[in-house]
Amino acid sequence: MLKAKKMTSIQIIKRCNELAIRGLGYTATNPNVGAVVYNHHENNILGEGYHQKYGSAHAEVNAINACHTESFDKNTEIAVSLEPCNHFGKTPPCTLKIRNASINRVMVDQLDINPLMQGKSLEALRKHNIEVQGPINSNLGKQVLRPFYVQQTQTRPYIVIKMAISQDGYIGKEGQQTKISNKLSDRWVHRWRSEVDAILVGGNTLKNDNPSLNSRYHNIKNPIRVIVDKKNDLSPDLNIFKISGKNIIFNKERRSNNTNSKFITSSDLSMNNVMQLLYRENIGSLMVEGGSKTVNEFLSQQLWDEIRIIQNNKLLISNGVKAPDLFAMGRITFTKQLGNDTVYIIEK
Ligand code: AOF
Ligand code: ZN
Repeated sequence: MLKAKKMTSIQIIKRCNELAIRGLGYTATNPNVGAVVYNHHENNILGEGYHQKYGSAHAEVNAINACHTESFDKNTEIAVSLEPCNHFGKTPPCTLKIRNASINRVMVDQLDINPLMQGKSLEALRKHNIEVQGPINSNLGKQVLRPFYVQQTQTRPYIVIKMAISQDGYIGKEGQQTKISNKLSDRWVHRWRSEVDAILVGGNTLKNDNPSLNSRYHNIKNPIRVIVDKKNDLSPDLNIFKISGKNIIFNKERRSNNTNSKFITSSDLSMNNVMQLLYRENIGSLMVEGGSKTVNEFLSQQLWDEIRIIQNNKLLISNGVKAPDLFAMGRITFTKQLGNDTVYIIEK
């Protein structure tokens, strides 16, 4: 029989991070975390798990519960993309779960920036004679934890600005809905929508386009729709009030909540303050989908983490609403050709 090559630490950590991102869109202000239980001696994966939902079991617990624990021996190890937690939060400490499973070696990719942890869990494990390898600090692991880092350090959601632009840099004609992206790119956008907790558009876009703001092409989770209603004049006939899904609406005058809308009243409707209030609503990631006034407000206040551009390379609009100079905001970290459209991701 062909003998499989021994798994390297890097490969196991990569697997943990691949598992972690399966939870994208479901973990809110908790991090995406993945874990693998394996037997190094036998070169065998015994179980895998990831943090599937905010408030529910952590990755380590799901990975251990996926194993036949009677097969555990002194060579059983666990790898986690994030330092295991060591506190009683919504769930008991993962360090305790690891100890109770008699696992005596732990490999960790990233330290947890949460002030309760920050390496303290690794000390606690060592105190119980559990060998700890890491932090490995892989680049992929850092990338996966970026939203959590932003949430913990800035108490706001991770912000993705999305814009579709023509070849000559317009987002549309004045006051009228213009189709820019193709069907393939639309599917990408709908998948992105399912990977964030919420999606925000400005009042003008809402009135002009009357969008549904859901991820209807994929039949998966819909994001919460966030509207900043500065003029307090949203018509009850808008699609967002008629179709399923939840809305959070910020305004200056109190209106009563109903089954699909929560109204939050504040005298300060600056995006900075709205972001802080959204974080308190447990929104960990947000996609901003326009229009230009709203996007400019986010950009001018440096309130963004990623810009995702879909550029139609064939369409010329010539006059209309010019997009901000998005390519000047940072560096291109990803490109993908989808027919006539190109997807670009810009990071700072
Ligand atoms: C882990 N594994 O899969 C996750 C961790 O309120 P709780 O109990 O869900 O705890 C949330 C905190 O636990 C969160 O802020 C982060 O520090 C850590 N998340 N830790 O060991 C996991 N999701
Ligand atoms: Zn935990």
